[in-house]
Amino acid sequence: MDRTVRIIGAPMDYGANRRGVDMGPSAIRYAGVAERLESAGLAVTDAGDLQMPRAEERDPEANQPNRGDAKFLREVEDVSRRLAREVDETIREGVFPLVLGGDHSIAIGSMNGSARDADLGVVWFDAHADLNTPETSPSGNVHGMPLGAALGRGIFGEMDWARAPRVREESIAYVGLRSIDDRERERIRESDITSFTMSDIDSRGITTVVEEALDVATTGTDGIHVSLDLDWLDPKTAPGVGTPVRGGVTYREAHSALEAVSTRHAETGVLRSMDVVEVNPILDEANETATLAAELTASAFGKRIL
Ligand code: 6HN
Ligand code: MN
Ligand code: MN
Ligand code: MN
Repeated sequence: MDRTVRIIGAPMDYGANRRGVDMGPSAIRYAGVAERLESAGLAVTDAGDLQMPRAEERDPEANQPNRGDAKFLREVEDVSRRLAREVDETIREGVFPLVLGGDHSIAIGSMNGSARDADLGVVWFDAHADLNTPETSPSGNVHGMPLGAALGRGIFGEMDWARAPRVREESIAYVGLRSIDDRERERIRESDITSFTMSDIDSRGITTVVEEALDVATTGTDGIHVSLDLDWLDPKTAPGVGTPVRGGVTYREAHSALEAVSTRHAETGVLRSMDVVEVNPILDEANETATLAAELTASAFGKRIL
C-alpha cells in the first residue's frame, strides 16, 4: 500500500453548522493535492466524490425528531456506511485511502472502514477533542463526535456503523488540543487516551510530541489512521475553517509533524488511512487553507524541501 494513493472526496457538511465545508474536496483538489503527491513519488488515482444524501429539509430538528441532540444523524449514517465500505475496499486492494472532507464527521466512516481488518491506532491533529456523543454535545453537531462514535460511547454503542471496536482508547493520541468541552474534559481524564495539548507543544516541542504520539498509536496496533483537522493550525495560517481557535500550531510546526508521520511510515509502514477535514473555502482568501491542506498532505507522504 506504499506507493498508490486513492483520493476519496467526502463533501459532507451535515456534521457541521456551516455550509461551505462541503466544498473542501474541490478546493483541496484545485490546490493540486494529486500533483503534489505525484511529485513526492506516489501514484495517485481519484475515486471522485461520494454522493451526499439530500436532507428532506435543512432543518435538523424537523428532520429527525427521535435522534436526541445529534443533527442530521441519519444523513451522517448513510455517508459513513458508504465511506467505510470504500475505505475498507481500497485497503484490501493494497491502495492507500486519502479521504478529503468535508466536516470531521467523515472520520466516523474512515475509522470504521480502516479498523475492519486491523487494530487501529489514531493520531488526531485538532484543536478539538471530538469526543462528544449526542448525550454530551453542546451543539448537536456530529463533527464534534467522531471519536465518541468510534469508541462506541453513549448511544453510539448501539450503532454498528459508528462503532469501531478495534480502535481502543490506549491507541489514540491527540496532538494540539486547546478547546475542550467540560464533559469531554471529564471523559478524557477518565479515559486511557493520550493527550498532547498546545501547552505540551510549547514546552516540549512539536518533534518530541509527535514522536510520542506515534509511539502511542503504533504500540500494539496493526496500523494507524491520521486525522488532520485544519483548525489544528493557528487561524492566522488556516483561516478557512468553521470553528477556528486561536493559539494553534504554526506553518512550520505543522509540516514538521506530518514529515515525522511520513518518516515513521518509511521506517515501519504504519500509515493505513488518513483524512483531511474542515476546509471551508468560503471563509478563506485565495484558497489558502486548501493549499495548506494539500501541502501538509504531501509532507505526510514524504515530500521534502530537498
Ligand atoms: N471539529 N466541541 C465542539 C462541539 O460542538 O462539539 C466543537 C467541535 C468542533 C469539531 O472542529 O471537527
Ligand atoms: Mn452541502
Ligand atoms: Mn475536528
Ligand atoms: Mn477541530
